[in-house]
Amino acid sequence: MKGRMVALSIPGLLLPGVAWAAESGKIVDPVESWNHLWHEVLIDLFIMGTIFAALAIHWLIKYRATSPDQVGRGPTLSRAQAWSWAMVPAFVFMADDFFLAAKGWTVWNTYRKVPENAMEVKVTGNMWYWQFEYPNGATSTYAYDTKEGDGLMVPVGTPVVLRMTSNDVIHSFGMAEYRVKEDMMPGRITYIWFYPKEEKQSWVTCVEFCGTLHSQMYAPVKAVPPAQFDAWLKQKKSTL
Ligand SMILES: [Cu+2]
Repeated sequence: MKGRMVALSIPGLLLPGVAWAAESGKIVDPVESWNHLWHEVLIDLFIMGTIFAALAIHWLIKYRATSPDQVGRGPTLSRAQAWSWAMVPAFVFMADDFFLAAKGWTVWNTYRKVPENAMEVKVTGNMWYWQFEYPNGATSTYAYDTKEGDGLMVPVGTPVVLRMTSNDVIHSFGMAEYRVKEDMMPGRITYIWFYPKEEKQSWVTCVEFCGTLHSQMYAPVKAVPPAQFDAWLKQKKSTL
């Protein structure tokens, strides 16, 4: 029983839920692993920052000059003590860095591993709009000048993988809501995937400076109920 508790608590220390969900075939949402990691980084920075600020203040007070003509003393540490002061904090920091780096690696794996049932949408970047192509050949876009068009439509409850390229310069597809961002380059295909879990409209913005109207290169991302999505897709297809 005790051994089992230890075995259970080790992955629990890493990313709770993430490792288990991956094994059970459930969809691992990168949004959750991303948020979890950054939450930990913030806590980590807060603890480290507090310890060092407290030590600095303590030593500033303890070793302050008490009179203008006070002469300082040389170090009184032995060689072993001096080495310890240098090496112990260095190892503590490095252990912390490696710990967070390993977690980051785990998060990255969730970003690269596309769920098997993901719907594929082809995305082509142009100055200054995106063209989205769905599995049935239907397309959608959002005009940077007239602000008309559906943008990216996705059904709630299905992971979506975007296969992306560019017709002209380098753009970058950034969806803050889904914590994903990836460059789109002429002659190359890159990908990202995300998991729209609830009905919601968010935005995609271009996050790589791509010319005069870069700031106008954005589009709505609409996660709609599956029935609504299917109807929309059919209607788009019929107007091809
Ligand atoms: Cu762009």
